[in-house]
Amino acid sequence: MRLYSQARNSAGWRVRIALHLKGIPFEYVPVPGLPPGAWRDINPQGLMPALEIGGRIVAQSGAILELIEELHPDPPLLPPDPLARAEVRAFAQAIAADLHPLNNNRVRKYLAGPLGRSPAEIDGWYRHWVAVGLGPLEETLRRSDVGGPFCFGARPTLADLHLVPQLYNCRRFACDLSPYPRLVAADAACRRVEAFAAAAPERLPDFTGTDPSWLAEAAGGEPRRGTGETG
Ligand SMILES: N[C@@H](CCC(=O)N[C@@H](CS)C(=O)NCC(=O)O)C(=O)O
Repeated sequence: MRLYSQARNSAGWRVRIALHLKGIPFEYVPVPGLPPGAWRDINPQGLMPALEIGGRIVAQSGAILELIEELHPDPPLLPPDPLARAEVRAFAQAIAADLHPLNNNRVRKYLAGPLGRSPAEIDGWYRHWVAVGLGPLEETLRRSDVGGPFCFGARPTLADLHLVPQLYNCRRFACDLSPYPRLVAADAACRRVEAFAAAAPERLPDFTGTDPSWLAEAAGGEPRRGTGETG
């Protein structure tokens, strides 16, 4: 397997966590290192990540995660009960389909460029949609009776794979996470799992940011906003 991604590519980070959790070896290819035009030739959708497998390209992190789960069911990324599986998927999709698309790099670039919005206005946009998105997810965990330490019980699920990159991005944009203690606690539990740590941006060869390391943050360091790159 070959994963085309970028260090801070949140959607690719979800896939990296899944591959590490399942112990699947893969080659990591940083998209910015490709020759001009090569990325669109590889992936017509043009967004990261894409997985090359069996000589074919699969785009979209959700499709890639489903494929990985079907090909390598152990350890599972979903609980056994169908209703519980639906709840985990609903949590993950709230991030992947509703929250992340409003705040990713190309949206912020369009706000800054064609729409001429200032950095302060764009930060306000980001934080607004984070609050709209994370509040209901915190409430979902508050109502859940499955316990922790992860979002939905004792094992990481697709929900955690989506939560960790999202909260990392929220910290980059100095969002106030204090209203979301359950989300923050699940994120902290994930940080203690080696597969999550191995998938973190700082572990990748193309990481060039100025953020403190993911692990240093976990140890209590102050998050700072990094430069450039995707969200
Ligand atoms: N729905 C897609 C989203 C992919 C996506 O938005 N990727 C972002 C980075 S996280 C990207 O490639 N951005 C490039 C850009 O905005 O220029 C997925 O889940 O794979």
